[in-house]
Amino acid sequence: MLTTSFFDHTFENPFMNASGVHCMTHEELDELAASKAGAFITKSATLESRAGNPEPRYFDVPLGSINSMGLPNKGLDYYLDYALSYQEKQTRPLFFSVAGMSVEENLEMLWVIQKSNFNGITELNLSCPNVPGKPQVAYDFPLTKTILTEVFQFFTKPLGVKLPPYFDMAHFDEMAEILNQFPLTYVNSINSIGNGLYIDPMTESVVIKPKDGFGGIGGEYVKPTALANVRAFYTRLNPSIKIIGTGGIRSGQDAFEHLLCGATMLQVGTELHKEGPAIFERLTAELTAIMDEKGYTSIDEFRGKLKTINV
Ligand code: OXC
Repeated sequence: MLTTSFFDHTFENPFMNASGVHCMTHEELDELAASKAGAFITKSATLESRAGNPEPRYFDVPLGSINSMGLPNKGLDYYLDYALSYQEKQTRPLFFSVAGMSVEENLEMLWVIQKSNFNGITELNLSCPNVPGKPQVAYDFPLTKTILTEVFQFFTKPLGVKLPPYFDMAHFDEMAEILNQFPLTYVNSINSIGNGLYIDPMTESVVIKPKDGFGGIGGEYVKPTALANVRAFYTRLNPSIKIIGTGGIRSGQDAFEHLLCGATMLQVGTELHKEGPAIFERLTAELTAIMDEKGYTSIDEFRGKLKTINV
């Protein structure tokens, strides 16, 4: 009932982890592989391993989370080794995330992936808000266009981009116009809402150490922004560019809403961090129950069919 076609594969269900959550080590990736998730993705890699920002750097709060991890990861080779051995045993493709510190680093990593035997899907993260001194790339429209132009000179494997949230119709229009010029497999909206501040009134303090407490916000706080971004890109992008919906998915109902807006796959970050990989069983059961109640037998019957008010 939840089967989802994406790229050249059919997944049992649309749910995945959001890159960054439960995917830093081979052990965590194995747990995702063994879970009920339809697919999974690695932590965004840089060429060399990175320690990331000082701790505390991730904090769960009642309505979501705040993080400033700073892209801690074990380096490109660590994840590529995993992906290459995983694909020997499995038919379901793995998604592979990269987030270089510069244009050159992104191009170099994509070259390595292009030349390797990796046959899964690559995600280029253009939206990490947490590296001190490095603005989120996809808020710079000309730079985004330049990067994609250079990437598609040589990269022929399936590629998606992870975007930050946008908040203005003019920005949806402008970014969609750029993205439509490239043979992207997908767009993933949204990364965390960058540089929020969560404070504890008892201690009169911020709750994470990096950047004096400023960090990316996820969870319930961000769902309306995530839905808007999914909808805005679904209605603007070439139909060949699929949408992955990320942001505020805690229940089957949240998943249903993302699908109505037009998402094909769905990623879960904050709530996966809170509940662990068993969450995928709950989400698939809840989404199935909603579809049963509404009489839908497949996601394709309602994907993208959000109604507007026209009276
Ligand atoms: N988004 C990212 O792209 N990366 C991580 N956090 C986040 O919210 C990170 O590593 O900081």
